[in-house]
Formats: sequence, structure tokens, C-alpha cells
Amino acid sequence: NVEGQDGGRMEKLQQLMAHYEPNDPESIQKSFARHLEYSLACTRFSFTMQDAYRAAGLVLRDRLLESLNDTNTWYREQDVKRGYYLSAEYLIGRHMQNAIANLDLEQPFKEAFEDLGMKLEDLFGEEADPALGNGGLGRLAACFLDSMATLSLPCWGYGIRYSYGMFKQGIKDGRQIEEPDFWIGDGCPFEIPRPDVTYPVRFYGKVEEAHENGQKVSRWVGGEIVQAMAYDNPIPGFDTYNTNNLRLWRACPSEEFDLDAFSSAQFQDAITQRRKAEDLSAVLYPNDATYAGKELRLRQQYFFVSASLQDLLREFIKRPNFKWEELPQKVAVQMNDTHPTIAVAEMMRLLVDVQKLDWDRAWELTRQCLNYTNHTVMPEALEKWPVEMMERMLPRHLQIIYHINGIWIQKLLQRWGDGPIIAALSIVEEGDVKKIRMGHLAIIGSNKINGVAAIHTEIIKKETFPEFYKWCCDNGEHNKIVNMTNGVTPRRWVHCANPALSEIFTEYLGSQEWLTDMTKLKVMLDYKEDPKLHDKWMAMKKGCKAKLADWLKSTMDLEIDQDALIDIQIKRIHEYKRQLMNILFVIHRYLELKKKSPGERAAVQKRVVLIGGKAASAYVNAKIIIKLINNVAKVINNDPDTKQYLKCAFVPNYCVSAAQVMIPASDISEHISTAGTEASGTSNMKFVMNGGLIVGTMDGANIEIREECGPETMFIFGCQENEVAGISARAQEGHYPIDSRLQAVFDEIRNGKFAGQAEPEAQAEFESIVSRLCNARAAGTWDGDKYLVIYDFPSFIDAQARVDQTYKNKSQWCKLSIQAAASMAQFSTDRTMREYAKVIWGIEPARRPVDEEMQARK
Ligand code: B1N
Repeated sequence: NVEGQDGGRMEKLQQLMAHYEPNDPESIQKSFARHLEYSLACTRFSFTMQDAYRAAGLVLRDRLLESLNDTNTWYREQDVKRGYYLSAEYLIGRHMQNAIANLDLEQPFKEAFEDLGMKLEDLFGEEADPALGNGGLGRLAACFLDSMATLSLPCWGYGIRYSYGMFKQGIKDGRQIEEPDFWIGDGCPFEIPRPDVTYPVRFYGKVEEAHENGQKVSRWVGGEIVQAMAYDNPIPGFDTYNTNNLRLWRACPSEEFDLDAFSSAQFQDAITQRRKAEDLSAVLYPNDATYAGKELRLRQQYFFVSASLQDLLREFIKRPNFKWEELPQKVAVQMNDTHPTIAVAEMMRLLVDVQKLDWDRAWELTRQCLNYTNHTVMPEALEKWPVEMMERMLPRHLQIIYHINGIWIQKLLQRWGDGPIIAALSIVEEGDVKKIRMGHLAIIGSNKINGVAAIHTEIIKKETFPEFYKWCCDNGEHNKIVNMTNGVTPRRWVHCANPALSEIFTEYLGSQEWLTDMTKLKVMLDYKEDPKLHDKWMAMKKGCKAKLADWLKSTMDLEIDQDALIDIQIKRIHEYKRQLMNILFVIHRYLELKKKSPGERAAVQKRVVLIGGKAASAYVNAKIIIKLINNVAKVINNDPDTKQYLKCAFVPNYCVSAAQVMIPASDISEHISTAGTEASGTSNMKFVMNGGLIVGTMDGANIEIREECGPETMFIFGCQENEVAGISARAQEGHYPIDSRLQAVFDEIRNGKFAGQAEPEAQAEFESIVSRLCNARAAGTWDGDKYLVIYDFPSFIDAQARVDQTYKNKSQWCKLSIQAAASMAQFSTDRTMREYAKVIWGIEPARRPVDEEMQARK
């Protein structure tokens, strides 16, 4: 605080700051001009569209700050229980359009900028797409933030402010190339750097035992200290005055610059040390659902977890007369996958070593505050850190984990005696390389554990952590593992991405209430056969397709037939998601077309198949699949016999802003993972909310979408989860027939149709992919058709035939599209967040009251 005599300062400032920025178009223009001139040093004669975007961003930021500050004051005054979402990733996407919508500024902004001769869409297009996440898990975290704010839940997000987000994907000669995404290069007007909010985070060093007041204590000393500096990102709610915060940490060197070193040889060393500290938050690991096991990754995890826990405990302690017993009544923490689960040990360290609580008390508090969400059953994604690495980097945490494990094992032995289950449940995995299983640490240190879709939660109980589930049931804690089905925010994914659809809903319902209560959309079902609505609905789709066509033309010079059926698969490239099966089907469709006479071809439904997604940079097979898609596209799109009927393209650099253009334009989208492999999927929900229908397997959220929307709205195919093991076993034994239509596709690939002598390397890669699918088990591990592409292929063809058949009848299609879109209330993250708040966190909404000034401004 500023020192010295007050001199009436408080009163004066109170008066000066008592008024909110006015929101009429003229005031917005004034505010815009002021930022252009004074914040950005532009003149009214010369500024670029980028300058205009930044100035408009600062106009919004002023308004966001008012709301953020007052919301924080409100939460403090009310002394509410707070929720903290810890996530290594947030795929937030562009801020501007969303901020305008949520701040209820759409009309005045539009007027203000149109009057200045600028289109809002052009401003939006100037914003870099913040991609601080890989895929579904990071995007889910961003949707959660939007819903927490909209529900007025007093919840913050914590994460890492990476300087380089998810790489930009380019395509060269049909192959993925990765380019750095220095998204922060031009600065981001929506973030607020907080040089005053920093915390030290220690790495390496050693643990000393000491005695204080006759008690044995542990002190972690030495090593190196990195400073975590806060960057705040206001998250405005829709139809509320609450604005929450996403606090991202940036790593900064801690020592002030040593000038004495300037003249000595240590100068270089000093700089190197500083650079090393900054490297910590430099780049996001581009792996989705696999973990790289890299030391820097563990450093990132501990870095943001430690800063976040220090920050939230400081907020807790600041409360008048705080008592440690109250911690679980005031704080709930959600750990997004295993990435932040070092929090279990860090919370114990902060409570025991720093706050001097005794172990048992600290453990009770920790276990009551923390919760863990599992997002995948893929064994390669479950993080396990080598003991050796942890011992070096986080020696005190390793001690704490061993202590937790010791007590845990004692309890298990008392209950069940010795046996293999003890090793299965231990936090420590024995073997050549001893490892810490972060999933186990999370489960033992958590109040609740949750899966992200009904089927996924059942798989967690029965297959991923069966011994834990047994333990819970034995202890009468059946509800320790709960299901929290994922969702998406309708603000970004309907209202912003598809304004035409938003208008239809608002017109039929007579208000925008559906945007905060999607059950209201049920009214649309009364009109699902109404020809007037059909006209509007089809016009909406047509408009979305036209936008997509423009975008494809300008970004990749691709022309598409806007009357064709648009078929989209966009998600990370992964074998379990089976983009391979999709492209094999495209080849099949092509071969069928080729067989037909010109007259027969004209009767076939026209299709445009778009596939997009990034492959982890070290994922060889995923990269071959991208190459195959590109090569197949090249052949098909250049074949004069077929190109009017079938087009195929790999859309480069799939990201949130691309999704906002692509999703609204789809007729069908592909969610075709092998049953039991995709934990949930969330883009499936976005497609359906936009009136697209799903071709999908009985996996993840598809199952629940089918229940809500009706089986007739989906093209379901493939084996069920409980059949997978049996089919897989037969495939390994060689009892695995290949459908003749698929065989024809394989032959075409082997014959060199898509690479051949022109590209021997690609030809070899394609052949290797095909022959691997056909492999039975040789000696050792099986490297065959793990994801059952061959088995599911015939029923995939059938599902696609049903699509073409159904699409012929436009009004039938339209009806299904309306029915599905209107039945998606379950999949709003508003529902998801209400459930987390009630079942896991015990947190109530704390809606900021509207004061007179706010009311007057409206
Ligand atoms: O999380 C999404 C789900 O909808 C998807 O089905 C699921 O695949 C996805 C390590 C992950 N699971 N695990 C990850 C991401 C990054 C990383 O470094 C794992 N992502 C998912 C939301 O629940």
C-alpha cells in the first residue's frame, strides 16, 4: 500500500473510480480513440487493422477489469468457498468475440465500429489464437471457465503462460511440418501482467533434518529458485456481472542481475542461468494422451502447482481469524488429469514444513480439498516419474510421497494381508526403473475421483483402477469414484460460432434464455417438421457452408461444391481415433465411383470429406496417416471421372478458430474411435449442437448423445466395448477375415496408386501401415490391428450408406438435425459445472448484485 498521510486520498480516489466506463457506442468510440492514441501511440491517420484490434481489445480490457475487481471484492466480502481448477493446458481460443458477447456489448460494439467503417469480424480475425493446450482436455478446461463464470461460481483457473503454444502445422509435400507458435509476440491486450504477484519455486537442492522446539522438522534448502509471476486473464460470465480469473504463471529468473559478474567470465554463466529459468514456461509439450517423461515437463508441473497452491493458501490465510480446520470449507481444488498431481505432495509440504501443522492434520485437510479427474484409459498416458528424477528435482516431495505410501501400504496390509494387490496399489512401481505412479498418488490424496463420460467412468472402475475401486467398496466409499460427463459452452460453440443458428433459436424461443438454459430448446421439437423452420434451418446451413467455402479458398486454395454433403473429422491424429479407417473408406468410395458409368455416378450423393488435426511431433504412424490422406486427396481431386462427386482434403493447422468455422458447416462428422478408447470426446457435442449428425461408434460421449437425441439421429456402427478383447484375441491368432472391399483398397495402396515409384519412401510407409494391420501375433508383443480397423470396416461402410440414403430426403434430414440440436441440454458445460460444484466441490454460486450504476448503464 502507498505509505504516508492519507490527505483525503481514499475519498478522492473513491470518487474518481466510482463510475464504470459507459457502454454506449459513442463512449466506446472515445475509449477506442484514446487507446489508439495514448496506449498504442498511433495517430488517427495511420493505424493498421492490428492496431485497431489491439485498441478494441484494450477497450474491452478496461471493462473486464472493472468487473474482475468488483467480483473479487464481492467474493471476499461474502467469504465464499472457492474452487481452483489446476490444469497444465487451456485451449482458450480467441478472446474478443466471446468477451463482447459475455459482457453484453454486441450491439454497441457493432454500431461503434460500423460507424467507423470497420467490420467486427475483421477485428476478430486479427487476434492470435491462444493455443495453450493440445486438444480436448485443454479445450474442456476453457469451456469449464466460461461456465463457472456464467454460473457465478467463485472459481479460478490456474495454469502456465507458455510463450509458445501448440505448434502451427504446415503441410509440405503432403507431410506435417511444425512451426513455432509465438502467440504472445504482438502482445495480448486481454491479459494483465502482475509483477506484484510472484512466488518463489525451488528445484533440486537437499533436505536437512533439524529440531525446532523439540520437534523434528525437515528443511528443503539449496538448489535453484525460479520466480513465478502471475498473468491474469479475466473470464467474463454471460448474463451475470461476475468475471472470474484465469491466472497463468510465467517463469522468471529470481536473482537480480549480478553486475560484478559483468566484467568477469561469469557473465555468460549468469545469463545462461537466467535463460534456463525462463525456459521453464517457454513451450507447451505437444503430446496428447501420451506422456514424454521429460524432466522439463515435471519441472513445469511442479512450477505451476507450487505457485498456485501458495497463491490460494495466501488468499485463505488473509481472511480475518482464519483457522486451518476451515480449509475444506473454503477451498476445493480440481486436478485436471495427472499433470498437476504433484499438488498432493506440495500441499503436504506447505502445510507441514511451512505452516507447521502436524502430519495427520495436514493429511486430512489435503485429502478433503483435492480432487482428481481422469481423462484417458490409454496406458501410455498415465504419468509415472522415475524415482531418480524426483529425488534430484524434488527431494522433499519424494520423502513425503514415500511417507504417504508407507502409511497407505500399512492400511492395506491390515485389511487384506500381503499379496499381489499390495504391489498393484502402491504409489511406487518396482522394476528396472523405479517409478512414482502419479495416478495412484492422485487417487490416494483425493476426496473424489471422476471420469468424463458414463462408459469411461465404468472402465476406470473395472479396468484402469480396479483394485482401488475394490478398496473403496470395501470401505463403503462407493461414491468416491463418480461420473461427470463432459460438455461444451453454447456461448462460444453456438452463439459465437454460428450466429445464424443463434438467431433462429432466439426467434423461436422469444429470448436468449436458451444460452444459459439449453433445456429451453426443447420447444424447437414442436417445430421439427415445420416447413418454415426447415427453410430457415437449411438457409442457416447453407450460409455456414458458404463461410467454410470462403475460408477453405482463402486458407488453402481449395474449392468445394457447396451443395455436397460435408463430412468432417477434426481431432488430434491418433491411431485409436482411426483417421486411417476414414481415409480407407474414402478410397473405397472412390473405387466404387470409378466402377460406375457416368450416368450411374450422377446418382451418387456428392461428398466433401475434410480431415484435420495435428500429430505429436514424434508420432511416426500418425504422421504417415497425414501423408496418406494428402496423397489420396491428390489422386481423387484430380481424377476427372470422379472429382465432381467426391472431394477430399486434409485441412492444415486445425485449431479453435478453425473449429469455429468448420463445425457449423458440417452435415456429418466422424467420431469413430474403437469402442472403449475415447474417454469422452467433446467436438461430437459441438457438431450436434450445430445441427450436424454423427457417424460414430459406441464410445465415449457418443453413447450419451444417442440416448438424449434418439438413435435415429446417429449413424452408429462397429463393435461394442465388451467385444473388443475377444475380437482382438482372435486377430492375434490369425482368425481375422478381411472384407473383400477393404482388400480391394489394400491392393490399390500396395499397387502404388497413391505413391508408387514417384515417392518410394511414402510407398514403403503406406505398405507398412497396411501390412501391420494384417499382422497376426508373431513372437513377442503384438503389433497388428490394435484398434480393429479391419473388423469394424464393413459396418462402417454400412453406416456411410445409411448416411447417403437418409440425406436424400432433405426434410427428413432437416428434422433429424433439428431434433438432435434441440436435445443437447445435457452437454452444456453449465450442467457439467453445476454437477462438479454440487457433488465434488460443495460450492454455491455467488452472483454479484447489480448496483444502481450498473442498472443505469444498461
Ligand atoms: O480429454 C478430453 C476427452 O474428451 C478425450 O476423449 C480425451 O482423449 C482427452 C496428456 C491428454 N485425455 N488425455 C489427454 C492431454 C495432454 C496430455 O499431455 C493427456 N487428453 C484427453 C476431455 O475430457
